[in-house]
Amino acid sequence: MTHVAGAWQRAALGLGSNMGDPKANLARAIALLDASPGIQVRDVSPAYRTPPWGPVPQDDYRNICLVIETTLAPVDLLRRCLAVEKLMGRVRDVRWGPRLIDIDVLLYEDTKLDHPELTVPHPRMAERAFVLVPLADVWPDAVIGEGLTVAGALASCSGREGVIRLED
Ligand code: PH2
Ligand code: MG
Ligand code: MG
Repeated sequence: MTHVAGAWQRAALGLGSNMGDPKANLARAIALLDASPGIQVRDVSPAYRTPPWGPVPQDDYRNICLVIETTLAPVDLLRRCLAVEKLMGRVRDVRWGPRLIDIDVLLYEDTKLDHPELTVPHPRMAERAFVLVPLADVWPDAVIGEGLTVAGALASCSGREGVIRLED
């Protein structure tokens, strides 16, 4: 479905942190998102310790996924997520480098969007266990590609064993 002005739409966000106090950073990001006009946090996945993905050597991440409902259009939702990152003090330097907080828009209903600022579904989510494992806890039947659900992508995703559920 495409965006309907003012209607509540379901979306999924992926959050990660590997600087400072990742648990506190994720909690603050959830609170700031939930306090944003037009965003209500509906479900929070368990947290996972995940090995850093990508070319930059860095500490393990703490990753979670959220299901939210929002009246914001996809690009406005992204801008709000970036504003929360900035408010929390994120400095953008190294691509794929360590970060205090990262908030990515993964899914927006079953919308496919190719906008200069935002592509949904998130173009790299199907290969990333640190996204699929927590997302499968909160929205397993979400469609992320032609005939491909979150749970289906997870079944054939490498690196699942490195993603460790945290009890705290
Ligand atoms: N985010 C990145 C780069 N690498 N690795 C893990 N494990 N978790 C992340 O959230 C992550 C990453 C860029 O957004
Ligand atoms: Mg990211
Ligand atoms: Mg990001």
